[in-house]
Amino acid sequence: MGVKPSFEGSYGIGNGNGRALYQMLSLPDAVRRVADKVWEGKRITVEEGLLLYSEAPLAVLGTLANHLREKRFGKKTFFNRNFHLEPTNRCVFDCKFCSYARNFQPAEDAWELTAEQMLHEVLRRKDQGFTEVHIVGGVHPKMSLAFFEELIKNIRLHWPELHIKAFTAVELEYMFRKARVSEDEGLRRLQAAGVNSLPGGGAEIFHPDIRNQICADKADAVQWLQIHETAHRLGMPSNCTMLYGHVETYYHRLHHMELLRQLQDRTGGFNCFIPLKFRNQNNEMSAVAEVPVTEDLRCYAMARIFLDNIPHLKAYWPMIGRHKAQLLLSFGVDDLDGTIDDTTRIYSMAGAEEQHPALSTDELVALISEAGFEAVERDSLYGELRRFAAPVRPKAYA
Ligand code: V47
Ligand code: SF4
Repeated sequence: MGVKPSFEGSYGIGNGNGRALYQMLSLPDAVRRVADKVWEGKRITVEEGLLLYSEAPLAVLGTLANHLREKRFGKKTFFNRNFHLEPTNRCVFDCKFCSYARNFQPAEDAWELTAEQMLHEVLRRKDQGFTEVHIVGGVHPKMSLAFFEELIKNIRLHWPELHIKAFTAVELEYMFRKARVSEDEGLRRLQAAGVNSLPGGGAEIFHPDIRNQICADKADAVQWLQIHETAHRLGMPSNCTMLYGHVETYYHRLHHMELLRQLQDRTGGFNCFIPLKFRNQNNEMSAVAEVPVTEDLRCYAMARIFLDNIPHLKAYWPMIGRHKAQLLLSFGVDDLDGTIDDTTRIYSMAGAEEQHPALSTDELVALISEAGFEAVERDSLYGELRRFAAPVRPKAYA
């Protein structure tokens, strides 16, 4: 009987030996210097990021990203119990990548919920263990600031402890412009009504060369960033996203992340970063091929490496697929969003992996454990609510 190798002892992350994993590889000196900087926890520049992104082998990016992830969170993998409310898919904007929005022509697959229907949709989920509602949808001229203020007040009245994460900066910019109020006033009004935090959507790619090609008519980078900065100053945390894998380059991704990193240095208000993989079905960019899985892994690993001041990195599993999400846990990801039920349509219409995204808590915990990580149910601000048993590897591999 041979002695079982102790992975704790020989490769344990944090004891310095993990570095040996990439030091054994032959790397150009310049790449090695940047990798060492990352390993030591130092911030890298956009130029250094570009070098790693384009030159470092995937295994090196994975080792670095996992090292940073485990230094912060060990094996913990967070999820929460949330549901989505999508008020409408009618939208005044014309994003080329969007498979979900309908304009204002008659369409069988368009919907517009009334305030009563929305309240009903929320309240029918009461007492089922949910802690958060995520409200996001198309931008509809009739769904004004006053309309949503009223809706949020009603939700708050009937479900005081629910965390309300509502409205992308794109929805807010339009709502505030129509109501002729400043970002500060509009956000204060929504906060007073009961909005707790902002989701990260609408960021896409900030660089104007790309933004003008894929979503020219909605809030631009400056407006998106200003709304989040104002929210942070009012005590409302938020998330941030990046739509990757279409016509942008590595440079555009790093430029995007650099703007987020600078804002985070000023406010500290971002909880998590969510890379969203472009899906090409049923939209005007269908001719653009989707990137392979290796590019997904590189993108998430680089996000963990570059965004040294945003604590959490989320893989939104309904979009990326549950099996790839498991893989991403070893490439910097520490958050798998939540136990979403079957009501979200934004992604299924774009060709997401999961046509009917639904996972019970037990299934999500099993998914995380199988991948060798420790499931932790969190609240919306990453407070730990419940830890699950240590990871159990499938018997066949024990
Ligand atoms: O901004 C639209 C993306 C976003 C496609 O904050 C597409 O916790 C891929 O941001 N292929 C909205 N992506 C959703 C969003 C989000 C999702 C989950 C959690 C959180 C959070 C935020 O969806 C849009 C856009 O980037 N999107 N169409 C598409 N074809
Ligand atoms: Fe409208 Fe959002 Fe779709 Fe753009 S991505 S068209 S803003 S729903």
